[in-house]
Amino acid sequence: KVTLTIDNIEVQVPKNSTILEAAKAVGVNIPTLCFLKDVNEIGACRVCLVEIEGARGLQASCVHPVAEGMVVKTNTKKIREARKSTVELILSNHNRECLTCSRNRNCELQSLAEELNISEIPFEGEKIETTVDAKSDSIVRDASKCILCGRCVNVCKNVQKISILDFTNRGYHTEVSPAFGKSMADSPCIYCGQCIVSCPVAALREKEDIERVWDAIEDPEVHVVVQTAPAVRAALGEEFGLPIGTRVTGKMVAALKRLGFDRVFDTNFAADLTIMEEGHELLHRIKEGGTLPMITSCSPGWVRFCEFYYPEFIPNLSSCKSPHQMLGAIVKSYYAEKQNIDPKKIFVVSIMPCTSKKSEATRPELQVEGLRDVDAVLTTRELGKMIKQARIEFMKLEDAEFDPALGEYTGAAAIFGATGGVMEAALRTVADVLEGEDLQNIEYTNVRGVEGIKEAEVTLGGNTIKIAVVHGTAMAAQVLDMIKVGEKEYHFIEIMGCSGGCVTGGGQPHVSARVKMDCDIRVERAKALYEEDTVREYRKSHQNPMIKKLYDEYLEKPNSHKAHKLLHTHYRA
Ligand code: HC0
Ligand code: SF4
Repeated sequence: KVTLTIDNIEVQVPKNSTILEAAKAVGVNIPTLCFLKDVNEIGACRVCLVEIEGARGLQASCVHPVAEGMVVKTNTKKIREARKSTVELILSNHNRECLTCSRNRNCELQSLAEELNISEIPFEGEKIETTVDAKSDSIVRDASKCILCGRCVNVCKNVQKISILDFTNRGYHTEVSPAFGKSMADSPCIYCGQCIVSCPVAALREKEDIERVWDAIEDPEVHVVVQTAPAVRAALGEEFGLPIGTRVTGKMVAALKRLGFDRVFDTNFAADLTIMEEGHELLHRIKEGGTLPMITSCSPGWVRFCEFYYPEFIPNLSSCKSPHQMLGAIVKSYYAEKQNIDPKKIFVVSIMPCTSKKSEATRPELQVEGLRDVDAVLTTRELGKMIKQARIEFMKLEDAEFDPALGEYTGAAAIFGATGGVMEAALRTVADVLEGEDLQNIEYTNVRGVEGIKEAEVTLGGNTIKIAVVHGTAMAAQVLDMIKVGEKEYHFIEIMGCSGGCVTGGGQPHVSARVKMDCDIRVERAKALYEEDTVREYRKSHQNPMIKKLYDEYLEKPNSHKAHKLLHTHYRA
């Protein structure tokens, strides 16, 4: 421990703390801009300056380590002026169309300008020409909003280990973009959107699709079905000021009904369906000597990563479509037949915590008889915007239930949105099938939590199955490399493209760097899902009565010919 003084308050902190952290411990929030815990700790923007007695000049507190007896001041005239002129300089060449900006009132630069009491910008700097790259289906990059903080560059480079974005050009013309100024769409970007949720401003954002959804809702000829991913309910409340980790399932459903969707179904139903298909695929591969390890294929960011960077593992990917695509396919076949609706008149909207799902939904491989499974994908943030546009008072909504049939789900499906959830759900079903009984011990806690790589051995039906759970593409690369050289061997691996799984997907509500300093949002949001698991009547996918009915009435059995046609896919080498 080290003792130092911050603004005349004595504080003891661990030896390797920074001044920024020590200040937090005494309740002083030093302003920051480029700083993002564990992602970007480079002291570049010089907003977090402090004075250290005996040191020359002001120091960047986010990188400066504490020392015994140090005397620090965080709020002097000199500091206030330095911070102010730094931010004024950034603002002078920033595109300041705040009122019409997608991050209005949710922008870290805007908050900082307010906190530093900046009331005018004394000079106009040279502005980067507005170059908007909106070519991809998932992500929009707008250089005129970029403040060159480097947060996106480093999340892509160090957390995802992909390195799509970097500083290009020099001086005034410095820009953050893919190499050679290419479009994101023409680079091997996996659309995970981790750069978006790291961006303090609106330089990176999702490709919005809200208007197309409103048009479908308003068209009396179109039957609009909406579905919600497991992780959305764990975070949507944040858009309305609720604490991180508040489960808002009932209010979310009520809001969707108010927005005018004809049916509100749940991706969770299809998560149960995925377990049936994927679980049986695994059993088949193990019995018949198919390609192992089998790797989950529900995270489209991970699937793109595999296709671009590890194509030799394509045969390992489960042939199952991701749950929301499965649900779309079932809506446009089974449900359409039952309701006697022309599938061409059905418009399926998926609300997802993910930006990569937007591009996934356009993949031609996923079409069935020329029809897309899913017609539009909106992020959790976009759903928040629609609810606000419709002037619905979210907090006053009474909880509502999903529509019957394709809205029914088990606790196994609920946990899909957290890393380890798909694995745990699969084990609950596979174990019952192999043991031939309704096992009571169903909480596989060793696959839960935020450790980068989780491994376990489970004995099922007398055989030992080796499994791994991996999240974030950097970790995925590490595991795949070990498998390649024969250092590791598994039967089944769950891989999610984002660290933490879907709960921290690129489409989830923005959380400021300041809040991320204090709490691990992966853990908080996951808690909401594990809570949902425990309150469900059924907690194993194969016990979902509606899943049983779907197989009895329509699909026959898992991996049947019909199931293959609707629910399985292939990948691009
Ligand atoms: Fe996920 Fe999914 S769990 S990928 O993380 O498998 O996005 O939440 O919707 O489709 O169900 C995301 C979350 C989903 C799908 C499901 C899977
Ligand atoms: Fe990198 Fe993911 Fe952003 Fe693409 S979407 S630039 S892969 S962080």
